[in-house]
Amino acid sequence: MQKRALAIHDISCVGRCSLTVALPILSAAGVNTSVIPTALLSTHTGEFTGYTHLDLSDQLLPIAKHLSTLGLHFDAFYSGYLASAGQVNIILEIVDMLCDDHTRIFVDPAFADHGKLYTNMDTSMPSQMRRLCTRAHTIIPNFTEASFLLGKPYLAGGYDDAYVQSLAAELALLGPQSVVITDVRVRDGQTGVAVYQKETRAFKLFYGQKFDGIFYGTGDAFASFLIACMLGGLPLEKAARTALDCTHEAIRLTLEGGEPLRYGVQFERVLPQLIDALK
Ligand code: PXL
Repeated sequence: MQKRALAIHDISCVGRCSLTVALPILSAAGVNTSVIPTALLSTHTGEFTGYTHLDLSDQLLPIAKHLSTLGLHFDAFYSGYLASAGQVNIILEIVDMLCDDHTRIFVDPAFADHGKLYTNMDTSMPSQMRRLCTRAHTIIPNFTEASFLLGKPYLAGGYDDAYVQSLAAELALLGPQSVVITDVRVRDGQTGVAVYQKETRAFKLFYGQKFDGIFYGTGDAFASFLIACMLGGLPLEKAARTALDCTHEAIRLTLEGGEPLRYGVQFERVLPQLIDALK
């Protein structure tokens, strides 16, 4: 049976991130994807100025209430960038309204990167997002978000596998069964993805080549590849490895093609690789 997902992120009209990344990736994997947009922006908030930002908070519950009358089962709930910290309460209500016992809840906290909150991000977002993480089965923070969710300082380097494992285990204590942390820097020249499963305490780090630069939307691409793979039946660790490979290939192709980095990465060119991995 075809899987159905509900993706709750902003729409940034230009600069691949959020829904313009999640929707095509999940669709390519054969997932029927419904959306609830949290905000409408002309571009994402990194490396652009003068962008528009419409907070869609007043639309979220009316949309969810209508959808709840349709009797749909969602196999996955997947939230990302929120317009404001106040939206967390609304998203929690939507979880109650639209998720059932068989909905797998994925939360990508999407509020910070490289040791800093995103531009114009509410400073109460880390503590509010932490509340949403308690409801998730799987959370997919980057290393900055993992640190901020726990009220810890961001370390740019000089930490080891054991430190990453302790962060993941502490995040799992908030509620989620599994924690996937991206942008982990424990090896020179490489970037890592940490996968922690609470039940077995299994912890694994996967590595890929580290590219220099800021790659907007790659957290969204990684989380979307991961969820696409899991809905396609891959176990968590295999899904994380595949998502890392697909994201890295998208970055490599973007650098090779010379497109300005603020427009995001060329994930479209990697969709055949994702489809192959799911065969
Ligand atoms: O990819 C994260 C993201 C999503 N949405 C918006 C953003 C960002 C990162 O900057 O600005 C609007």
